[in-house]
Parts: sequence; structure tokens; C-alpha cells
Amino acid sequence: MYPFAQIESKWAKRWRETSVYEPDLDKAREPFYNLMMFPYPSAEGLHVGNIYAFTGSDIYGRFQRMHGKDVFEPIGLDGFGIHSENYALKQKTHPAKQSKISEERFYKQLDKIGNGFAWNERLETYDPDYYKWTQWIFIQMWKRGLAYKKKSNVNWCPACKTVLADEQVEGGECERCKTLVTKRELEQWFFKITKYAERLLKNLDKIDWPNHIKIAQRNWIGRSEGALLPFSVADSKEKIKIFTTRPDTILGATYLVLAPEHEFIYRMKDRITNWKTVENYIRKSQSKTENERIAESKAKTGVELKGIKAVNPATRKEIPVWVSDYVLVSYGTGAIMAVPAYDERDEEFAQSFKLPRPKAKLVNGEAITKKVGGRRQINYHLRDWLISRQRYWGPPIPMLYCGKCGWQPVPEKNLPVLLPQLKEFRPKKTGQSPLASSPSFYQARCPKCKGPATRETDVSDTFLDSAWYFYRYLDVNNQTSPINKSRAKKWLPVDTYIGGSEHAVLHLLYSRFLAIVLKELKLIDFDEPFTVFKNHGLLIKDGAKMSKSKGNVVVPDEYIDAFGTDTFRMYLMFLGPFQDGGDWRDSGMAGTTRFLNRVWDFFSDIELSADDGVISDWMHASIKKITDDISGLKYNTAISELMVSLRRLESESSVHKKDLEAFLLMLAPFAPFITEELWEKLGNEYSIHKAAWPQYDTDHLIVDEVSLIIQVNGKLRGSLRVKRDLKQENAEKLGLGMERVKSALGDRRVKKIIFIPNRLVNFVTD
Ligand code: ANZ
Ligand code: ZN
Repeated sequence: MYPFAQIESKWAKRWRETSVYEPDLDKAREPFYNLMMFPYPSAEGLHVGNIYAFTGSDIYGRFQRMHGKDVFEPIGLDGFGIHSENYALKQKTHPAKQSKISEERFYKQLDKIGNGFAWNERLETYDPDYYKWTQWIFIQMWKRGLAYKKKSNVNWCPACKTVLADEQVEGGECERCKTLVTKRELEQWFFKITKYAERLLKNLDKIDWPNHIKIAQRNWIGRSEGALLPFSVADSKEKIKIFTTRPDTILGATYLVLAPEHEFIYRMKDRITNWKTVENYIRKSQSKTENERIAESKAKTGVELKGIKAVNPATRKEIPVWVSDYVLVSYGTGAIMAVPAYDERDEEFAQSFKLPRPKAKLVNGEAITKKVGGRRQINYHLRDWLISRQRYWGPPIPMLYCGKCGWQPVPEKNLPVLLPQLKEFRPKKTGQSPLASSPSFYQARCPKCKGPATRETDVSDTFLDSAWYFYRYLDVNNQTSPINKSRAKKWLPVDTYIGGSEHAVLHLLYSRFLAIVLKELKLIDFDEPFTVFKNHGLLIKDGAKMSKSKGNVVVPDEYIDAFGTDTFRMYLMFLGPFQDGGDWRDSGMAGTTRFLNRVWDFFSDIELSADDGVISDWMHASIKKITDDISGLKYNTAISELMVSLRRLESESSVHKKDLEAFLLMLAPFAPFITEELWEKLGNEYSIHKAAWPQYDTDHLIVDEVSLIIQVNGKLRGSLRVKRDLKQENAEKLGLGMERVKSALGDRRVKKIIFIPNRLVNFVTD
């Protein structure tokens, strides 16, 4: 086996000493921001699934660097948040202590995977130097009217003991721990992402992202065109406004349905003759999850509001008003007109309660909207981002409450609001953060009237930490601004972002939202942070996605120790197309080990032809294939082609130096250590990772090969496999490059060249 341990530590050291992977952030000429998704240290360390993603991204960065780009490939840790806190709880340590342990472990691992990281710019989200600015961003949100506190019925995870944003509820379960989410009436902080719904939707057209992610975001934003129609209430001045996408069906609207939380119900309390039943129903519905309420499989429930009638403005008929939990308070107006003739849900409901289901004519939707005094309305399913968390391990929300002055932001000069070292940091069931039991934390002065004030004791969601980290990488020590504007102008938006699709909505939507706000703050001059986003696939083991909860996680360290980083990287990338993922097998490493050993042996014992500057035709073809494959992240087929090329090199009695170089250069992104060593052995200038990617010439591509006989003065001196219809001048060049032709010619001058296409070249001398 080749001495990988020695080679790998040698070059790791040299790369660091010579800052090969540290671009000049101010002066770089061809900036290329190569970003991979922010890792969060929730577990014992990185598993091979994480490394799979990072390696794939790194290969792309190295490929760009060899194309003359100044590649910036930063790394850091998203170490705040529930993931990390839960892990600390499990380890029975304090999150502040645990995070230091995890940090060390993570960086040690990341240092070993052979990525071209710009280590000088690393950052951790729990560093006060970082979260000071996370808090600053919160305050700017507040100042722009984009942050507000509101009591509402929010998602509550009983296991995480905190509220969750809608984006963190998947199929009614907590995105993180899969516990069934319940509803709780709590006062919470929100960011007004809905203000930008239309922009977030429209901008999707101008970015190069996988279609399925764009679709997920479009669906999440959920633009819906319809109308607001007023229904008057009989014997009263009240009106109930409903939202419908089908005003044309109004003649068939035979009853109204209100969400249980609709305020109209409480206002009408005195007129509702069956109030007890109604109240009971409302209470029961509050314990259901949203998913249970709208599930198609569940029978619809509801109660009529006795004593109340509405009037259909088109038919002028009096119709009953019901309350049912299949209508959601947070969408549209929280009230609907039910049209059993056209709407399935309404039909089902009408059937259960034996309500009439008359066939009704359709009318002109726009005209009727006007006629009944309604108006056209566009609705979005997107809701505001619930940003507060009742947990300990996050940036305290930098707000103060004063009985006299109301909510006040912490003055910017007093940032950061440091997270205090609390012994009792465990989440509570009460809906209050552990910080609420620390008077020394929450007792404060109002910045306005200097009277007593109380600090907000919730912390902000981790997704805020990770919505802006890539700006900070550009200037991690900046004390005066969260973002270095001139560097941001130079380096951003991110050129290529590679990550998994589990963040299709969450992180990728929040980051897009934040970019719009940062642009308004004039810190950046674009509103889409990731021009190109590419998805990688997942590593599968024993038929399941590799994850801690499935217990099928493979820890990389022992494999790297046993086989070396280069082999490990190549093995991962050879498993399948990077964007599809692959199947991990413990035994699989043998193949790539053999390959790199062969590379090593071959280069150790090589017979070079003179450096004739020629790249063989077959190598031109290989270069084209590998270049195309890497551009398309098809790393597995690029590796196959490298294997074919090696076999070809091995079979030749003497090889062109340029072929060898091309081979090493193309292997370099995959196996950065061994190639650096062999590059040096070939006598080339350090570093291979900054050398130019080999160029192919389409003229040389062998589409269809023929044998060309090469003669000197009519005497056979060899033959060449070349592409059919090769041009005379190229055939001459190739022939003259052959050792046997050179020695046969000696120092005689070539007087004439006879060329028969696809057959022969004959060099005739004086
Ligand atoms: C009458 C009707 C007739 C409707 C018909 C649909 C079909 P999207 O596309 O999601 O916007 N709706 C309105 N607000 C609702 C709420 N808060 N909770 C539950 N359902 C609500 O769908 C809008 C349609 O969903 C609206 O149009 C309304 O039913 C219902 F043949 O009004 B429709
Ligand atoms: Zn005050």
C-alpha cells in the first residue's frame, strides 16, 4: 500500500502553511463562492453522510479553482439551537461545555476530509461575536415593522417543550423529533415574511435551482386568486366576510362555516341559543392538531350556531351558519361559503349533517363579485415566521418590556445580550424559557424612561442563525457591521450552494427572506442569496437513509485512518451519481484502494517519452468526458473514466508527459493528496490544486478511430490510432511527435509529406 498517512499529513501541513485555500478576500480577481450547507453538531460528530455532501461540494470547488477561479470555501458550525441543546441534555452536560467538545471534535474531523477549506474564516453561531449581529438583525426587523409579538394559537412540541414555526411541522409532527405537535395559545414573536410572499414567489423564476425545490417553495407560499365576499347577518348590522376561489358558485352557497377561533362567534355569544354546545365543540377542537382537523380521512364535525342566520347576497335567501374545525382561522378570513354542489369537503359535511345539496347554476365570477359588493383578493398560504423559542441554547431576543413605554429594543451599543451561564437550563412545560427563572437576567432598565423593565426571555430560532452565516464568513471579525459590504459585493451572491433537499422550504426560504431585508438595509445589493443551488443525494445503508435515529450511521474516522482520505473520498464519490446518492458498503473500499495503489505504482516506475508537449487523442477524449462529468456533478462516471485512462497509460510502452499530467490534474479534485505528491515527483510546480485544468481540443476527439500508417521515406515507422478524417496538419504533428519518427529523421529536413486521409503519412526527406 502506498504511504498515504505520511503523504496526507505532509500536504495538509504544507497547504496550511502556504494558504493554498485562502483567497484574497479583497483583491481576488475571479471570486467563486463555493458553499456547502452549514453543519450542526447535534451528535458525536460527522457521519459519512455529512462527509459525502462535503466531499462532493469540495470537488466542485477544486474544479473551479483549477479553472482559474479564486475559490472561497468556508466552514463553520451552526452550534446554537435545540439540536445541540438536546444532545447536551442527553450527555448530561451543559450546552456551553458540550459545544466546546463538539466543536473540537468537528473541526478535527473536518480537517481530515481533505477539503480546501478557508480555515481562517470559520465561525460558530454561539460565539457572542456572531450572535451579537443575529440580535442586531432582530432589532432591524423590529425597527422596520417586520418583527411583532402576538398572542396566537401556535404549534407546540410537547417533547421539545417549545413552539415551532409552521415550516418545522411536517405532517403534523415536529420536524426534529417526530412528536405529534399540539396547539397552544401563547404570545410569540413573529417575522413578517408574508409581506414578501409575492416577491419570494416571483424571484424563483430567476434562480437556477432544482425544480422540485422551486415547486416545494411555490406550494408553501401557496398563492391563491379569489374573492372576498360579504354575507350580511339577518337582523343585524354584522357582516361575515368569506374568501373563495370560486365566486362563480355563489348561487349554490347554502350555508356558511366559521373556524372555531373566529371572533364573530364570541361577539354573537348572546344571540346564540345553543351556546353551551358551541362552546364545548370549540374547546374540543382546540386539542386537535391542524392535520387532524383538515385530514380527508377524518369525518367532518361541526355545530350550527342556532339563532343566527346569514343572507346569501346573490340569492337573498337566509342560510344557516355553522362552526367547524375543517375551516382554519389562519387562512383567508377564517370563514367560508359552503357550496356542496361544487366543493367536495362541503358536500361531505352537508351529507353528514343532512343539509340540502341543491344543484346550482354557475354565474360569472367577476361580475358577481362586484354586484354583491365584494372584491378580488389574492391570498397566500404562507404565514409569518414564528421566531421565538422557549429554550435556553440560543441568542436571547434583544427586546425589553417596559410597563410605560411598551416593547423597546436593546440599544445597539449594549449588544450582545449575553446568554447567561444558567445551571437550570432544561426546557420547561410551562411555555416559558428557562431564562424566565433568572431575575438577574430579566430584570433591566427601560432604555427610554430608565424605569424598570423586563427582558424578553425567549431565544430566537436557530434558523435565524443559519439564514445569514454565509455573509459573515467574508469578514468574521468585523466589529462594526454584520456584513463587510465591499466583500459582499465582490463575492456574493453565492456561486454554487450544494446541499440536501430536507431544507427545501425551511433554511432556503428563510435565507431568501432575510436577503430581501438585508438589501433594504443596504448591506447587500441583491435579493437572491444563492444563484445556483444543487442537491446531493443521500447515503443509504441497509436500505435506509443514514441517520442517527435509524441507528445505521457509519463513523468515518476509522475508515480514513485505515485507508486514507483520498481513498475514502473516491470511494464515496464512486457510489453513484452524486445527485442521486448511493449505497454504503463496508467492503466497497477495496476497489478504490487498489486503484490508488496502481496510480502510485505506475508513477513510481515510469518511462516517459521526451516532453513533446503532446496530449494523445484518446486523452483529449478523456478530458472532455471528465470535464463534462464534473460540471454535471457526475463524479462516479468521471472516476470510471479516470480508471480507463490509467489502464490505457499502463498499457503504453512509453507515455507522453502531458498525458500523465492531464491524468493527475483530473484526479486531483478527487484525491488531492496523492496527486500533489506525484505532481511534485513529476517535477512540476507546487501546487497541483492551482494548476490549470487540462484543455481538450475537439479536433482530436476520437469519434471514430482509424489506423494511420506512419512512414519515413516509405519505410514503416509505426502506426497511430486516430479519429477518422483527421486533418493533414494534425496527422503530421502527431507523426512528427513519435519517437521512432524523430530518430529515423535524425537531423534531415522534411522536404515533402505524402498524406492519404485515414491511411498514411509519409515523411520524405532530401
Ligand atoms: C367556495 C368554493 C366552491 C370553494 C368550490 C372551492 C371550490 P385555496 O386554493 O387553498 O386558496 N377556504 C377558504 N378559506 C378557508 C379556510 N380558512 N379553511 C378552509 N377552507 C377554506 O382554496 C380556497 C378555497 O378553500 C375557498 O374557495 C374556500 O372554498 C376554501 F367549488 O369557496 B371555496
Ligand atoms: Zn419605559
